[in-house]
Amino acid sequence: MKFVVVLCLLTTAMAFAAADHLLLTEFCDTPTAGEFVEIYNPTESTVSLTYVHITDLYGDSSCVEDFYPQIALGPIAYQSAYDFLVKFPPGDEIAPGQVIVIAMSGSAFEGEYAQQADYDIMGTGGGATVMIVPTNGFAGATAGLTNSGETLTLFSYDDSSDSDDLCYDIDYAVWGDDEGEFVDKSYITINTSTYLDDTPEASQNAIYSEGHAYGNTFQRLDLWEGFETLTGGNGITGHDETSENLSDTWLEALPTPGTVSTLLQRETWGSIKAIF
Ligand SMILES: [Ca+2]
Ligand SMILES: [Ca+2]
Ligand SMILES: [Ca+2]
Ligand SMILES: [Ca+2]
Repeated sequence: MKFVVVLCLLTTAMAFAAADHLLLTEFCDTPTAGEFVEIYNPTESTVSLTYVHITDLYGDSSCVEDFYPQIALGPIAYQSAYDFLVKFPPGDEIAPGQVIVIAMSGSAFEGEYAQQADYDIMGTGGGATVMIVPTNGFAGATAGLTNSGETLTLFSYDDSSDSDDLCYDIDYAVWGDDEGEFVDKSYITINTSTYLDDTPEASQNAIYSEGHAYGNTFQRLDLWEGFETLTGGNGITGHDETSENLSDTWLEALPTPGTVSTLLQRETWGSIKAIF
């Protein structure tokens, strides 16, 4: 009986400790037609998507002009046809508990999964809402997620602010074994604003050392972001998103775009993990 009470209290405590921001919860890197990114709102509030951007660009202080901190200064220098830096249409929002799917190609996604995506990066038809290309951003004609490894960053950037030129990470995922393709914004100064330390690329923990199997996806298992550092980082609520132990908090499974269908199991897993 005592154990049950303690378990309930701990479960409740863990529920309050769930991430206080939007999360990346699933993505597909192969097949190409099935590529998508899923985002979930684990909070109890509706969240505005007006300043929310998503990109697969990576880099560090040696190549600021090639990845997203550059958005405050000018066009991204290296605009690969395989990459993207886009944002949601102003005014869009995500309700508490809502899950949204961003397809690379809305029409290809429909062909692959027999369902419609919410958003589309390349503007290739289907009924999905096309993501906006912001000033200094871009959407490659063959935008996609590289099977061998790449990064995904969901971040907030307010292009109407003259005093704050920083991008604030919302969630970050990385897969593959090439540390040179991770994100490290440490010591980067943009006009009068300077980024705090990210986790060194060599210390970051990728979901897996390569892509998932053809037809599977990577899925978030832990809504608490594992042992992610919660203060002193470049995150929208102070987290260091580059510190998450992604190989523990994500797994590979059959696709479930649009549903965080095993949420209860994931919460239970998180609680059990915390207890033991
Ligand atoms: Ca791919
Ligand atoms: Ca790419
Ligand atoms: Ca995270
Ligand atoms: Ca976080």
